[in-house]
Amino acid sequence: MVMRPPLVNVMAKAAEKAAKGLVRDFGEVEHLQISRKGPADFVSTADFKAQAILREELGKARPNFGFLMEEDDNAPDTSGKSERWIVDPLDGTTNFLHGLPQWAISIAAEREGEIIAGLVFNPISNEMFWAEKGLGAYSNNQRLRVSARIDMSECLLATGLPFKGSRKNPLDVMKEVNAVTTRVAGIRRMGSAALDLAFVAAGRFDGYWESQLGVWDIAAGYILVKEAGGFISPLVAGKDPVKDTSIIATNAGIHDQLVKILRESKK
Ligand code: LIP
Repeated sequence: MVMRPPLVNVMAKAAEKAAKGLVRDFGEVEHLQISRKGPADFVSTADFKAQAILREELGKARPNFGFLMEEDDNAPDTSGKSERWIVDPLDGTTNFLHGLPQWAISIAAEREGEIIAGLVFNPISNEMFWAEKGLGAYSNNQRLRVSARIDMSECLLATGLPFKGSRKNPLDVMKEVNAVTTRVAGIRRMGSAALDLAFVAAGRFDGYWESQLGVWDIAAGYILVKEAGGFISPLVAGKDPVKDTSIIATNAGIHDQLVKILRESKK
């Protein structure tokens, strides 16, 4: 039995409490697909309810932490505190809305601008991915290591694609996909950046890249990949992969190749 560090326990307890309502609401969503209006408002309510629970539980446990949370209307964290929680109460919203069980609660702890711990919880698969700086990455009690593949043609990658209302530039993304797709075994678009990064840490994906995200989508997954022995670079040279949400995350073997291919696709 792996002993989780105190900060991870705080995140785990808050995520488990928020997950109860999300799992119940997810069960309802499947029955709402038939309504013409669809479950968009219902899911938005579920998202906000989960965020309220997370804010309460994390705030009680660490009252001196600030917050950066997705559903705060993108309000920047103005607490000026040296430590803060970075939270996406429901990453993979569109999957949730369509009854696809690929969504997660994502919580990261940041200290002086550095991500020091993270947790990504998919309550449907009961997979709690967690990591703390210097202590490794885990899925429940299982230690995580990135894959060992070095031949790009054997690699399975993930990314995010533009959609109606997306901030992504379709031409840029299609250039990236076009540059990569014939060099690898496959590309998946799973719809949750947090779980995509967790899957890189678990060795299920050999790499993932995406840009124009929210910091809350990737902050926790960032440390999962780092603590599982993975490598992370910005999609655009000179940017910060987390703060500028422009991220390439891979195992050790293909990092330089994928960075080169993706950056050259933009020229
Ligand atoms: C989603 C990300 C996904 C991205 C979607 C969306 P949300 O986050 O996890 O990787 O492609 O556009 O941003 O909105 O479900 O929290």
